[in-house]
Amino acid sequence: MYTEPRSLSQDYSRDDWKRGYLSQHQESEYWLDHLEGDIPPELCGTLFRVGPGLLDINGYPVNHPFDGDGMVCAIAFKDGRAHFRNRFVQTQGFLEEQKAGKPLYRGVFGTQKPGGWLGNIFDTRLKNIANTNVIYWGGKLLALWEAAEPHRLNPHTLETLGLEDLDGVLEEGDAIAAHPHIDPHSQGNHGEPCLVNFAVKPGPSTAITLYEFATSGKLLRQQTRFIPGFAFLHDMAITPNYCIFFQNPVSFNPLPYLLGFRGAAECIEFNPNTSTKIIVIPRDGSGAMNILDAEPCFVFHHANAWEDNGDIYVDSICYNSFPQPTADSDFRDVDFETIPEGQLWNFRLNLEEETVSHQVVESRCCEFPVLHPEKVGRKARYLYMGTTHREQGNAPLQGVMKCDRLTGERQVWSFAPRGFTGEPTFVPHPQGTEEDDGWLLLLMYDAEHHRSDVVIFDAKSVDKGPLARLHLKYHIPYGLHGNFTPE
Ligand code: 3ON
Ligand code: FE
Repeated sequence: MYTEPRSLSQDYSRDDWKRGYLSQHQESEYWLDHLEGDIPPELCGTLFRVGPGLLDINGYPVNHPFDGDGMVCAIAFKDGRAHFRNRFVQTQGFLEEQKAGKPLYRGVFGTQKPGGWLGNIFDTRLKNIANTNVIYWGGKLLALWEAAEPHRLNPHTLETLGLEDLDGVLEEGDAIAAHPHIDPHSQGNHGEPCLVNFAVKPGPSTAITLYEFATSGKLLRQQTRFIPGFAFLHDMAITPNYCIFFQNPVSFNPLPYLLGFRGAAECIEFNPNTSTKIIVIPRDGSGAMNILDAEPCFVFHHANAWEDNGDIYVDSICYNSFPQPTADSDFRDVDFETIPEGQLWNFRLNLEEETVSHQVVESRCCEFPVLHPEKVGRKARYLYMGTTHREQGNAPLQGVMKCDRLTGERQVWSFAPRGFTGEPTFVPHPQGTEEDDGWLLLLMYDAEHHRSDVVIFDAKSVDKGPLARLHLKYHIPYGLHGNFTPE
């Protein structure tokens, strides 16, 4: 009997998956009254999400989704009802390009202006596309992109208010990362919450600046450290005492970028024989930083970190090399089998002995890890993340997974064959007592209806499927990150 080779049998159709990468031009607001199931009445607050809304500029395709102009969604929950709103961030580049009807800027991930390399040579201007994360902090809603300053939005209307210097902390042209972390009980702030974020100035030696902000938005502390070599640092992990970065073993040859052939990120090369450097910086600014050697690997996102018995533990989504699609083909035609999948790894660091060991916690392909906000920087029992339908190999994310780090148990719910997922958000139950008392919220692309759903799970029983599916009127292209605010 003929059996199809495993690599050819699929849990999804590529055409379905691709349609989730069509541009969304509509901006509107409405009540989410077309739904299956019930919205828990105790679920109260707003989920903000962001991602590339446009995958083309007036028909000129972007080279990679990370180059797409940022579009923000706000889903507000109250009294068992939900309201939806989406709006593009009115960045300077977005406004200029929409007017011109063509790309006027190059993208970091390889989008070029028309005119071949001669039309792009030596143009190193960046278009701040505000597409990576959105968070409400210090009374401000901020849309973040790691190579430039935040945009401030009106949290009720999503109207763009302009660039935000965080009350004078950022100087003109300064960048700040798109991965802030909220320490729920900061030692440097009388046990009150604080937001920790960082900025990177890459070069032959790379400067890392750490910022901590009080709930008022006021700067609590700031420090800059220098590490040797080029670094591409997308995310970090925090504990009560440390910020932890993984300096992936990559090098950067900017020539093809400068000459107009490639985007900056396409000039990053993975060095499989060089160790990953784990950089551990004391948050209070005192004392030396530590740089430890670990297995060569590539990490975009950390799930969490904690301190225990003199050791530091870090849970990260780890790739065995830089998961870069080939520069010369459409990202929608990517052969998933040829790029590495993300897996959940745990690293154990000992600063005194300067040693690192690691173990694979979960080999199933996963990305976009999140957890209970009270457990950030502390030993957590549960992690939640996007995952593939299949237990092995790389593929689009079609499910959501709950990992019990204590027992090793897993719960998975998959929307295969026609549903596609991304980052879940954990929302604690207001009267919750256990770590998984709460809900998981997810934007899921439903290819059957070519629209997205806001999906609500009971975090205790992810494997029982959604409590509710709220149908949007149109699709939201696959997004990046977001945050929930109970306000
Ligand atoms: O020299 C530096 C090189 C560089 C790459 C200069 C630089 C700061 C301009 C720079 C820029 C980096 C930027 C702008 C990075 C932006 C990253 C981004 C928008 C998203 C990253 C997403 C990561 C992951 C893992 C997404 C996964 C997606 C899926 C699994 C599919 O749904
Ligand atoms: Fe990210």
